[in-house]
Amino acid sequence: MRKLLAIMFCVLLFFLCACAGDKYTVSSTPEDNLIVVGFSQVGAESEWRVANTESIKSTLSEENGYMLLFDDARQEQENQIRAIRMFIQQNVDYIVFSPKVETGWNSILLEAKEANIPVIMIDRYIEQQDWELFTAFVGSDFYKQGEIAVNWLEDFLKSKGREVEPIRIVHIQGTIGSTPQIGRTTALEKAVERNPNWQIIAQECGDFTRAKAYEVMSSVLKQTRDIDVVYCENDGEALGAIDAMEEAGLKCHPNDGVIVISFDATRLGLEYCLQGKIALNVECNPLQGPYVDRIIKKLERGEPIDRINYVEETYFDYFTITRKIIDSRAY
Ligand code: GYE
Repeated sequence: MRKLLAIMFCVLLFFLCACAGDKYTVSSTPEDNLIVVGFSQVGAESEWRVANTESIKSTLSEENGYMLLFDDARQEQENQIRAIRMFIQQNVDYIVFSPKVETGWNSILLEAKEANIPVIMIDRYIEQQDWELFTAFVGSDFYKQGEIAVNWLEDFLKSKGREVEPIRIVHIQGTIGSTPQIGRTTALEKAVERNPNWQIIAQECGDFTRAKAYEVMSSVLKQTRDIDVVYCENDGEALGAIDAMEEAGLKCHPNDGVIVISFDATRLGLEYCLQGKIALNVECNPLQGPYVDRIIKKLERGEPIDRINYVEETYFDYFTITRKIIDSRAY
């Protein structure tokens, strides 16, 4: 019955989409034996996000046994809530979503639970008190990523004999309240507490975009050019900050310039790493589709699943990155 309703809805939606643009994208023709999944994505703010969407879309394909209903929330939590409610009304088999921020999900997830629809959370998480409201999580350990970054910086500065000289850090944060922002920020702030010579001289939100980070960095540069490290919470922000610094005549390089730290390790981010413009790039793996597929297929067979699934990740720095590594990357 659930499937029938979803399929009827999809047919209707298909005609609506044809008339009214592409708000909901139905990526397959309805068939009764397909698993119907509603996927609410945060938006398309970064290369990482685009690769993440592509991974889900290409894995949850019709050939692989799925009918995917896709909604792009365009960075608005209300749009995500609306899409999830719509998926519940359609009686989809599974809901997959990437929560923009950690708070504000309690009532919509209760609605999904009451409707008996399993929710698979990807990429970011929701606040701990609501953790019984989802079936499984697939994504990153963002605090661990931040620790990789600050430990690398500590070791690097030590290797240069700079462990006591003042280290002035510009910190460009991701979307405030999102899990990657919270984890990556917390790791930096803790490292600043334990390194008395480190100082955050500016801390502002770049919203995970190149344009916003460029603005933020340009305004910081109006106040000071005495900067040792720029800690950006994703590649888009690093690229924007580097644009602003280069425009102002500053060099970005771990050997004789500003040390830029970034997260994601997208192809473009790694190109910057090869040139030394990004000194360290901590990987954040967006290829989460296969993990989601495995979880759903296990649930369909009634097999036990791991509830919390961290994706595999590593890091790259200027001293070890090679062209060969970049060319072998999938995103
Ligand atoms: O680092 C950033 C994106 O949630 C892991 O969001 C994701 C972050 C990623 O826009 O580029």
